[in-house]
Amino acid sequence: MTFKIKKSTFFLGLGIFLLWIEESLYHNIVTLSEWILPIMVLVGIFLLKEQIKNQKQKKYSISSSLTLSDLNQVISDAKEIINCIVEEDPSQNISNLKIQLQILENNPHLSSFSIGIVGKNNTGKTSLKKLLNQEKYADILEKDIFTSINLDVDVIIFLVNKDLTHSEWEKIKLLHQSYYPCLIVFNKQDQYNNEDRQVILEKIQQQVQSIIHPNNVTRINSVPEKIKNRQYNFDGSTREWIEEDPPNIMSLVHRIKIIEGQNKQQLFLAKNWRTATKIRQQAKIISNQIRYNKAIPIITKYELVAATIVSVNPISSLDFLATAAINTQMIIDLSNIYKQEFTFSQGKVAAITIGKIIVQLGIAELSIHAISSLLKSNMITYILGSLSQGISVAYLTHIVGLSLTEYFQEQGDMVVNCSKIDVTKFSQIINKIFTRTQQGESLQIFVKQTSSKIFTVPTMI
Ligand SMILES: Nc1nc2c(ncn2[C@@H]2O[C@H](COP(=O)(O)OP(=O)(O)OP(=O)(O)O)[C@@H](O)[C@H]2O)c(=O)[nH]1
Ligand SMILES: [Mg+2]
Repeated sequence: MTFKIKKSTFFLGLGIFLLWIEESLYHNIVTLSEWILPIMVLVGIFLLKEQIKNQKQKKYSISSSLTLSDLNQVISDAKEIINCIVEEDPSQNISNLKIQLQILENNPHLSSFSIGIVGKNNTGKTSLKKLLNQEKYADILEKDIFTSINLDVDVIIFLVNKDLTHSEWEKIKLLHQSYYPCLIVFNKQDQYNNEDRQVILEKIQQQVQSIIHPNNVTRINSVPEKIKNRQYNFDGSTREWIEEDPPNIMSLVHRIKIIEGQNKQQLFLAKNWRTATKIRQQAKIISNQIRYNKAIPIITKYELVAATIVSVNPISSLDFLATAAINTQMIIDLSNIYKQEFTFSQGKVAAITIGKIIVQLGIAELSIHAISSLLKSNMITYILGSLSQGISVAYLTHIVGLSLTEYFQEQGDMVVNCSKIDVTKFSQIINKIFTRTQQGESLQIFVKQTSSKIFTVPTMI
């Protein structure tokens, strides 16, 4: 395993280390320059800051310049997945996806301009929709913020009634990542006095400024604003009445018109990109399901192989248990299903890596404990002690196999294939799968099913 030390960490670490040396060997090392050490620490801090800044930028500055080649890339990815589906399971009916993709490839023109109004409950979506209808915008969809936002629209109006909450901001970032032009609209401003309205608007502008231009943050009233008036008469009496200011959405309509007028080509590109992305996602779900269905019988086969080996040769150490549970051929078979195609030697290296991971994470030991305590405390008393080891090893194979399917599935989404197991990623996946299989009745069900299979399966080796 190789570790790469980041430049900043290296300088910072070296600086601090040298400072420590200087401190501890103060009287001996007189030659160390007084200046070099603080400079190294400063360089380290500077690089660290730069790195944090870059990470932040990477996270928040989402590209708004979508190109035709981005769209073509998604279309060709989707096509590739669809071809794999046809090859791997010709019985799948995916004509719908194929047709949608064909339409996209024929370069469809922008249909009528459509708007999506998104916001939390009660923010005024329906009221605004009615007003926009009066402005001749007919194609308008309304969507609650908590449902998945996959709207087939050109522009999104994001409604809020005060400054943004964390969940609203997260949603806006997601919309932006899908290249929706977003207008953030502060509705019900009549509920605040004039001064507060401006403060809230500016706060929202500031909150979204990393991805949305302040001009695209506006405030409106979607229902008549009620203004209370009181008149004092000379005779001491008073007269009160309520005046209604009509709804005001002019600033918003102005912004919509600008977006509609200026960015036709970009709107068209973004909409097609979203459609292509949706097709790709749907194809991916089908492809994953096909592969998973093929992977499960393979994992089950190797569970039984491992259980049988161990039942005949009882386990003497955890390492042996790990070795028995991770069959190189299982890794190769699963890698083939997910088109990662490990060679035998790559499979062997992967088996060793995974073996180390499950021992180091304590998963091997925990599995034995979980199984043996379940057998002891349970009604499955007919299982002989030696078979408990067999079931433990089958359980470990089960966890490793499931983790590999998830790992290969995720690797398939990467641009570059790698035939070496990524230790951090695999550790996260196996931890997750292990925890999941410990929940509810799943472990008990597994033990029952596996034990009945072991009893009926003749010795395979
Ligand atoms: N004071 C004030 N009230 C408003 C304004 N806009 C809408 N409302 C009121 O807010 C309430 C909810 O408005 P809707 O338009 O139904 O809001 P919605 O987002 O569609 O609500 P749901 O669909 O239930 O999530 C209604 O009572 C509206 O009259 C506004 O600008 N000012
Ligand atoms: Mg509504």
